[in-house]
Amino acid sequence: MTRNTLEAFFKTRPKKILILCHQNADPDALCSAYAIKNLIANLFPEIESLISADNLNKISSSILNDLQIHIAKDTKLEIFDAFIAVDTNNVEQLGCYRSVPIFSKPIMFIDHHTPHISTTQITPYVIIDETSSSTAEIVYKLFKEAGIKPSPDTAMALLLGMTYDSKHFLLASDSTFKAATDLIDAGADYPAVVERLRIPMPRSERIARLKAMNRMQIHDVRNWIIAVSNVSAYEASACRALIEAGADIAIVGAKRKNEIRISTRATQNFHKKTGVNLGKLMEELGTIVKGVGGGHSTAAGFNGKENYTKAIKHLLKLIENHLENAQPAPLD
Ligand SMILES: [Mn+2]
Repeated sequence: MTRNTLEAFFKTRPKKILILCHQNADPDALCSAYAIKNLIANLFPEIESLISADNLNKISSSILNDLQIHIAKDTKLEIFDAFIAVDTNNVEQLGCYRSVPIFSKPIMFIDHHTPHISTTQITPYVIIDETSSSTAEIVYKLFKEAGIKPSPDTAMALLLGMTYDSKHFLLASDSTFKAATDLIDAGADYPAVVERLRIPMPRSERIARLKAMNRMQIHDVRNWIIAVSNVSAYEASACRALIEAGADIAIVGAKRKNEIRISTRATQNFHKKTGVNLGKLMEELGTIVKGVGGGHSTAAGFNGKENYTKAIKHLLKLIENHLENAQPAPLD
């Protein structure tokens, strides 16, 4: 299936191909584009291919330098005979390159997101595998089908994309692990991949997290540990730090000039065992103290105008009420 699509695409005999990533390209997009370029160089040495993207995210920019990937800038689209969009399920995601269909040239999509109807309407060349945790894994399979062993640099790029999108293999399937071992055999270095994907935390954020620890109060409600603190910035990050430190619920407030912001996080375990949904709880808080709250079951926020201490007091009271009939935390 993918082989037929690939063959049909190259039967259009392109001489110059532009490989495009979605805007704000993440490592899966950038590394897949890089690997595709190398696959084309192997299969059709006569074809010239370039990579471009509207823009790159922070981590992709550092990978770009590490792997010495060249990104074509200010490219005139009319000089290309064909386009390949990676990790992208519709042209809108291409940002400044969204106009590619107007050139009526072959466009191939290689992606692992749910296919968008508009994409299948504009092109027959679509390689999509929604079961794949990354586009890099699909590109790895294209190498395999073509019987080509990726070079060490290509293997490294594919493992980077795969590791990034699978959240360090939390979302990996059997085939992701098999692909990863093949890529390591081909010269990819997993510890180096992990190192490259690490985003350094700004000093100010680390200080905010440490201050949150220092100012923290612990509340015990039916054995559930609720950590409450305050910072002047990075309240969401401070919440995550308190959860990582062992709290079941973290509540971190930030007092600004004319507003208060409260960030909350809970563990999945807390949500599952008690049924308490922080998003709903914060919405409820908005009806008690002036402000607007909402979010997800284990991550929610509140913005208000009123007294900070009062808001926290009401929030704790709400949690206590919800926990009245809930399971107590199991003691180990
Ligand atoms: Mn992806």
